[in-house]
Parts: sequence; C-alpha cells; structure tokens
Amino acid sequence: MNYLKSTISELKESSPAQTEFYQAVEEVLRSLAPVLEENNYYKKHAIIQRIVEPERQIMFRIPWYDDEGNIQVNKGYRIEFNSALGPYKGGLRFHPSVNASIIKFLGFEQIFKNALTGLPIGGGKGGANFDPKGKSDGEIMRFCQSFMNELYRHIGPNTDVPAGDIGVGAREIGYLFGQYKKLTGRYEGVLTGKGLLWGGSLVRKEATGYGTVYFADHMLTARGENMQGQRCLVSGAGNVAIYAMEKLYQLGAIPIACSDSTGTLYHPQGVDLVAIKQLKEIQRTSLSAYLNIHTDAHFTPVSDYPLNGHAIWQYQADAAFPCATQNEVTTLDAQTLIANGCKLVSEGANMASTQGAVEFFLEAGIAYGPGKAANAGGVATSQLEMAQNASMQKWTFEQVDQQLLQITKDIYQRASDTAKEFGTPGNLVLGANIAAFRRVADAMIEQGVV
Ligand code: NDP
Ligand code: 2IT
Repeated sequence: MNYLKSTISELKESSPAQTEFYQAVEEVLRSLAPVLEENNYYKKHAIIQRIVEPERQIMFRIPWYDDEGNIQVNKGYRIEFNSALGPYKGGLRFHPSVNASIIKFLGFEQIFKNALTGLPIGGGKGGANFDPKGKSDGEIMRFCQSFMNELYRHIGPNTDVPAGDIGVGAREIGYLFGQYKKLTGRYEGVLTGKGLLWGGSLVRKEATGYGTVYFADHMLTARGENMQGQRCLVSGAGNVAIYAMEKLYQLGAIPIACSDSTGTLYHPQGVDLVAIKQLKEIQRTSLSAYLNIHTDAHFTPVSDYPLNGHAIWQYQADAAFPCATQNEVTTLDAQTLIANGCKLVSEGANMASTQGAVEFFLEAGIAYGPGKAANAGGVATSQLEMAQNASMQKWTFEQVDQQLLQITKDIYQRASDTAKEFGTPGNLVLGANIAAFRRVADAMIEQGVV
C-alpha cells in the first residue's frame, strides 16, 4: 500500500489542512489495492495522481446586505473535479462549516458516485460558509443572487450543473435559477432540483431519501429479507431524512427516531411524518417542538450526549439510515448499533461513517451501503431532470420513480458483483469503489493526458 502512503503525504504537502478530503481519498485508495497492485496499467497512466487533483477550483467573494443594511461577506466555492464521464455534476452546500476541505471531499466522492449510476455525469461540488439559520427570506434571496453573480460564468447545462445539498433546497435553487436567468437571458437546465412549474422533475425532491431506502431493500433482498416491520433510526430531519422516512413507511418499516442540529427525537410507536414535515419544511424550527404535539415522545438535546457518540444510535433498532452529515457515525456509535442488534446501515449522507465505524460494520458482516452507492439516487434523478430539460419533455411520477428504482438496483448489482469478483462478497465499499474507479480511470485514459 505504498501508493496510499505516498499519495496522502503528497496531498498533505500540496493541499494542507484538508482532513475530510484525505479521509475520502484514503477510503477509496484502500479499496483500490487489488486493482492497482495487480497490474501496472493505471500506474503507467498516473491515474491516481490525476484523479485526486481537481480539474479546476473556483473560490470567490459573496458580499450581500442583511436586513439591517449591513454588508456581510461569505466565501463561495465550486470545485470542478472530474469531467471524464460528463459535465461536472453535484450539489451546493450552505453551512457555516463549509471550507475547501469539505467541498473537496464531497467533490471527490461525487466523481465515483456519479460513475456508479452509469449515467453520463462527471463530478463537482460547491457551496458557501453561509449559515441559513435565522435568516429572513429576503436575506436568503440576496445571498443566493450574490452567489450566482459569480457562479453563472462557470456553469451551464453542458458544462457544470449544480443542485442542492445541506442548506440548499427548492427555495434556494429558485433564487439561484432566477438570478442565472436574469444574468444570462437563458432559460435552460443549468441547475437541478428546480420547482415543478419551471423545469423541475417529479421525484427529484424525494429521490435521495427514496433511493437510500431502495438501496437498503436491495441489500436485504439479497439476504432473503425485506423492509417489512423493520424498526429504523434515521438521523437528520432534512430533505434526505424526511423522504427516507416516507419510503420506509411505504415499504412497511417503522422509523422510530430522527434528529436535527438541536437534538434527537425518539418516538417508539413511529415518528409522525406529517408533524415533522410541518416543523422542518414549513416552520423551519427545532425538532423539540414535536413534543408540543406528541407528549409521549422523547427529545435529547445535543448537549446531553458525549462528544464521541451521537444520541440517535443508542436506540435498539434493526436498521440505521444516517441522513444528516459526514462522520456522524463514530466507532463508538457503530459498536453500540451492532451490540443492539442492528443488521443494516444505508447511508443517505456523504461519508456518514468514520473509517473506524466502516471497518467495524464490515467485520460484523452486516449489510452496509456506503454513501456513494446508497445515496446516488439523488444525483441520478438530477440527471433524469437534465434529460427531460434537454428533450423538452416531462415524465410522470411513476416513470421517474421506476427509473430511480432500477438505477439503485443496478448500482447495488455493480457493487455486489465487483465485490465478488475481487473475492470479498458483501463488501460494498470495495465493490463500489472499484466499479466506479474503473469507469472513470478508463475514460480518462481513453481521452488522453488532459
Ligand atoms: P438538509 O439541509 O435538508 O438537512 C440536513 C439535516 O441534517 C438537518 O436536519 C440538519 O439539522 C442536520 N444537520 C446538518 N448538519 C448537521 C450537523 N453538523 N450536526 C447535526 N445535524 C446536522 O440537507 P440534506 O438532507 O439535503 O442532506 C443531508 C445529507 O445527505 C448530507 O450529507 C448531504 O451531503 C447528503 N446528500 C444529499 C443529497 C440531496 O439530494 N439533497 C444527495 C446525496 C447526499 P437542522 O434541521 O437543525 O439544520
Ligand atoms: O451529494 C449529492 O449527490 C447531492 N447533493 C446531489 C447532487 C445532484 O447533482 O443532484
């Protein structure tokens, strides 16, 4: 594994202080040992050195006026990481924790995730260190407009197509699209996750959550089981978590807990999804307000739980769906889950589990779907939105949902077959990473040294 050590140490020199990025690279490179060590082909083409370096990184100033008339300044990013398989594609994250490392890890993951879908999309990611919490609608709009004042010159329906991620949903995509249109005079599919009245696709809103549950179902089917009656923990209470819970109910499973940045909600009879949508999608408030509706539920504030673990993973359940953010499942959390009988983890969030937690799941032999395979339904449906925009068509909910189901099945099959090919059946981390890498690397080689 010399190439692993040397790559990481070179990255530490050339791109200092990017911990999350090193973590994402290390996870992929560990899996690639069997393909890299067995022949010289990829080495000869310097594929590893090329694939860890973004094709282009854009960093920019975002000045905007708050409601008091003060000028605020944020930092914006767009990383156009790899275009071997298609136009750069990936979301935008607005969160105070955003920095070059976070955007780079997300962009790196996106290359492989997008490759796994089998669709013609390259990898990119962007965002800003902007905190949408407590901001008025006017402030959100002015921020989005200022963000687009720079971004518009770098994106386009055949070059780079951003979408949502943490802190960026339909409202923000609307303001971003409006400003793009104002600046360019073009009405085109430059963003995905658009509203249904103006070029959006049915099922895109639901796709990541639904897809993560479909992926779980494929893992269970291969083990002769299904989702019926499974008691589930779903972290987060945003776009991915809400629609994961919706699909769980549709498949006869029971989400018994969810969480947000203020704490964890536990409702053993099954979380009331209508109430959650009202609190999180409409009122945009803390989950603790759920107790005003259901006095028998339990809420644990974030501050009441030790730092190296997360309250949601302490509850006994059959399956876990981390759908909030990176590194939200630690080794301690993984041990707790397994000790309590959890037999499936399907990641809606990107890099939801730490390296230690991943190793623990693999050793325990549970069904483990890593984010880049399990949450790819979101970006896949974005590509379906691009296809509808380009052909000026609008498909029905059922047409899109059927394709989403089939794409998640194909991703599962690709990862599972590749794991078998390399003698580690069931190891979907290795299977997903190798299957995706071969597609991207082979396309890069065929396109020459560019
Ligand atoms: P949202 O902003 O809609 O929701 C995020 C949820 O997670 C919120 O409930 C938020 O709490 C909580 N959360 C976020 N960051 C933290 C944190 N640092 N600590 C505690 N809680 C946190 O984002 P999405 O649902 O879109 O994204 C969730 C995850 O899924 C991310 O990892 C994203 O990268 C990944 N993903 C998203 C896709 C998409 O299509 N949107 C596609 C594929 C992956 P609060 O409500 O208090 O803010
Ligand atoms: O992480 C992801 O895959 C996303 N945030 C969605 C990307 C997209 O382009 O739909």
